[in-house]
Amino acid sequence: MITMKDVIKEGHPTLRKIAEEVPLPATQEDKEILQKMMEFLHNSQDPELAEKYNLRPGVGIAAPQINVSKRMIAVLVTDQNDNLYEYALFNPKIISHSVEKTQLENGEGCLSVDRDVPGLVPRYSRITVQGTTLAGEDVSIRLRGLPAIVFQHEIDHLNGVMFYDRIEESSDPFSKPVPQAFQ
Ligand code: UDB
Ligand code: ZN
Repeated sequence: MITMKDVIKEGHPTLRKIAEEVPLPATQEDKEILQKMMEFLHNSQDPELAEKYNLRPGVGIAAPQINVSKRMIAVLVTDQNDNLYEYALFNPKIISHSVEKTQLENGEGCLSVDRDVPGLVPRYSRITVQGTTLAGEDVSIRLRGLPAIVFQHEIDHLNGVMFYDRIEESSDPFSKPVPQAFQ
């Protein structure tokens, strides 16, 4: 099973690479990696297993985070109406998005980042993601709210992008003012 020691941390070069497309139909090996990523999310959200194995409760994970530079993500998250979004996808792609943006009001964290990084991360409010499931079916998923934010965070990992790359200037309430240069 995947544990936190399998999750690479910021500074590891794989997190900055563009991940490779997965050739389809997926090989048994690629399917097993993606299944294990989804199993990690289930385990990490199980209070007893999370405590036993010291897992942070993850809502999403991308293959580069376990040092596999391939375009695979798993998402396990509920929205404010308790609808469950459970998706393991090969080659996920945002095919359309709203103009409107949103953000988690407390900022974002990451399984690959062992520190708090303050600041707001702007994300599209609504997206449509296309990808291929473990069963080999092409799907198109319309998302909003937290699930939309999680998919954007995970797809960013496939492109070598970390959440703090997107933090808006001056969204850190504790940032010190920049001194004005003397004339
Ligand atoms: C997470 N979880 O899994 F807004 F009910 C984070 C960690 C790093 C804190 C474990 C999380 O944000 N949970 C959450 C957020 C809510 C409401 C709620 C639970 N990730 C996954 C990750 O690092 N994937 O690469 C970070 C999230 C930050 C925004 C989306 C993904
Ligand atoms: Zn992350």
